[in-house]
This record gives sequence, structure tokens and C-alpha cells, in this order.
Amino acid sequence: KTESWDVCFDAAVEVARKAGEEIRSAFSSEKRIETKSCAVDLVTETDQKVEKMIISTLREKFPTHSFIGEESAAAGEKVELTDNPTWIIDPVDGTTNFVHGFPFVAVSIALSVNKEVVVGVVYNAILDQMFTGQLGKGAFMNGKPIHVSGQEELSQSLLISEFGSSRDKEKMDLVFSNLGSFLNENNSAHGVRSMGSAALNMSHVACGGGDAYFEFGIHCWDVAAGYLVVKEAGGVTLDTTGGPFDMMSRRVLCASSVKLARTIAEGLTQMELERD
Ligand code: LIP
Repeated sequence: KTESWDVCFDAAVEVARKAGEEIRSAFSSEKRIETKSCAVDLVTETDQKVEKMIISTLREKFPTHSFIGEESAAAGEKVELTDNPTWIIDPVDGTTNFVHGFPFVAVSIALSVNKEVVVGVVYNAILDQMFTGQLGKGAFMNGKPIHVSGQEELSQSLLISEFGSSRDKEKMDLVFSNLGSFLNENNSAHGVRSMGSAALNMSHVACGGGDAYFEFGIHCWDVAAGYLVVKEAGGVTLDTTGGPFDMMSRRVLCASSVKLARTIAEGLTQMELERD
């Protein structure tokens, strides 16, 4: 059995590289931009083209597997996570960055088996950084082992969070008040960063650059691969409440230690979102 996930891992890395080539060649060209749920939720023809290429390549190799993809979902396909081996794909995580030429654009590919992620690949196509994780086999960046920082104290942490792709008043009020609770005169983090890609935010927690990341409103394709990279790098991913992580709940909190994750969970005002 383990053997067969090795084959899947190699296929994921190979197709991520191929997707990366397409993304790189489109990165500096003019793009045709469309919007999805609202005026700041962007999509380009590259997102759609790359997702089709990834799915058809993997489907040819693994015809019995299931697929969940960001752009397939946007086109109306049902998002259903079953026990069947399921590939969870975000062809371009950081579409806004891609549109603007900000070099944090990733291909995110995960394989879930019995609802457990066994393969996770996050490839920053512009900076050529390949983050990988395989269940029980560690996490790597360009083939070198990576580890979380192990930081436990909020007051010593660099946090990562995002403004998201909704401008709903209630959601924005929550985003700002949550950031405010970690940037204040008393128990403050060292700073907060936004890379514009959930998958890359998680990968940077995995390699110790950031100490924790949280966001409300993400989807399973944004976090599935990053989840395994963080786990294999020694980190923890929880629900924003501090409870167990639920990939379909649209909420994520990952950190370099359980203690830091719990401190952040306690400081967050929660939000319920429509599930994937
Ligand atoms: C993006 C996420 C990011 C979030 C954005 C968006 P996309 O994914 O990774 O964390 O803040 O709203 O959802 O749409 O670029 O694949």
C-alpha cells in the first residue's frame, strides 16, 4: 500500500512542476481576468487551463481516483470528500498575486485516502520552491528537510494571516478585530504577514519562517497539501476554535506548537462559514 502512495507522490511532484512551467510563462504576460463570488475574487484562464491539465494527467495515471479542484467547483462540480483516494487541487493558489505579478503563486496538490492526507505538494512556481510532505516520511523544501520553529510564546512570534477574498462587512470587521487582538500594547506578536496564498503561508510555518497562520474563509483545496507539510515538519493544524482540524469547515489555524495554537485560538473571535 505505502508503495502506491510513493507512486502518487512522484506523480504529484511531476505534474506540479509541469503546472509551474505554465504559470511561469504566463506570469509576466497580459492576463484575461474574471471575477467569481465578488469583485476581489479573481480567476484567470491560467487557473482553468492548469487545473484541467493537472486533473487529466493524474486521471490518466489513476483512473479510479476522485478529484476536487477549485475551478471545477467554481464551474458547478460537486465537492465531495469520500474515503476513495481523492486528489484535492488548487492550480493557482494566490491568484491575486499572479494577476499583479507578486511572486507568491503556488500549485497545491494533495491526495487524501480514507479522509487522511497522505501526499502534499506546494510549489511556488515563481521562486522555484517545492514544499513536499508524505505521511510519516517528513517534510522537505527542494529536497532538504524542514521543521517548524517550535515557538510557544505569542510575544515572540511572527504570525501570518490574510484579508481573504470577501468584502462582506461582518467578515471584514472580524478580520480586523482578530488582527487587533494580536497587535496591541500588552501581549503582542512581533508582527503579522500576508503572503496571499494559504498553501504558501502553511509551507512557511512548516519551514519556521512564520510561527503560526490562521484564516477564516479558506477552502479545502487551499489547505489540504499545506496541512500535511506542516504536520510532517512537526507542526500542528487545528480548527480556529482549538478543536480538531476539519478540512471542509473553511477555517484553519496552524502553528509551530500546540501551546501557541491554543493561545491564538483563545484570542480569536470565531466565524461560522458555509462548509465546502
Ligand atoms: C486564496 C487563498 C488565500 C485567501 C484568498 C484566496 P486562491 O486562494 O489561498 O489564503 O486569503 O482569499 O482564497 O483563490 O488564490 O486560490
